[in-house]
Amino acid sequence: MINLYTWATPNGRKISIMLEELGLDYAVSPVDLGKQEQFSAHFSAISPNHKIPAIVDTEPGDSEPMVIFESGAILTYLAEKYGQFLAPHRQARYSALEWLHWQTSALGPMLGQLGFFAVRSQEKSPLAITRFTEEVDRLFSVMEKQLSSHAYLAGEEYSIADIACYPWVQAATVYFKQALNNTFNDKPALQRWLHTIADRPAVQLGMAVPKL
Ligand SMILES: N[C@@H](CCC(=O)N[C@@H](CS)C(=O)NCC(=O)O)C(=O)O
Repeated sequence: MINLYTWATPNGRKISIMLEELGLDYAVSPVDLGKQEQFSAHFSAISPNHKIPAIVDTEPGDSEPMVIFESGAILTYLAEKYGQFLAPHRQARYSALEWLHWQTSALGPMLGQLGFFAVRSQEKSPLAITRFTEEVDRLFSVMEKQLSSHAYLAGEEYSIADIACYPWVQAATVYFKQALNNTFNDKPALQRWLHTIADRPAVQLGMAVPKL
């Protein structure tokens, strides 16, 4: 059984989407970030960076229970364990890993900073807002270019790269619409991709985790 430690955020939902796509029976342990549960002794032993998501797989098959934090590592582990959503070798595999790492190192952190400076912070810093708005807009343009000539981020197959990016882009269309000055309007390929992923039943189920 896989136990998913998560909360109602884009990083957590990447993993619930993946588990739903795999059709697995899994347990959910909500980690209430508002109550600072990410700093509890129990969760700190699982995720030393005090961030969700994390998983504990009590039946990895060939070893002791697996304990994994960082969404990119979890997605790669699940894809390899179940042989889905990540090509086994060559260009298709590394294209998916490229976009997965791009999400965790660029898209996620930049959207996170934009969310802090443009939405959550009481004090508004024009320089920081401009800096992160421009960078997020640039990253969405990179996606738009890729999706203009490919069905999915890593090519013609749906992969863990799409699963990693979708909850963040979806959240941006809702929460940062104003801050991003309707940047989505002139990105038809990105919109097409968003609708295609949103239509997947597993994505709809995964986006509703955790049930609060
Ligand atoms: N690079 C990490 C980022 C994880 C992350 O930022 N998680 C956020 C929720 S989306 C969190 O747990 N925040 C709690 C905190 O910052 O105290 C990953 O991809 O798993």
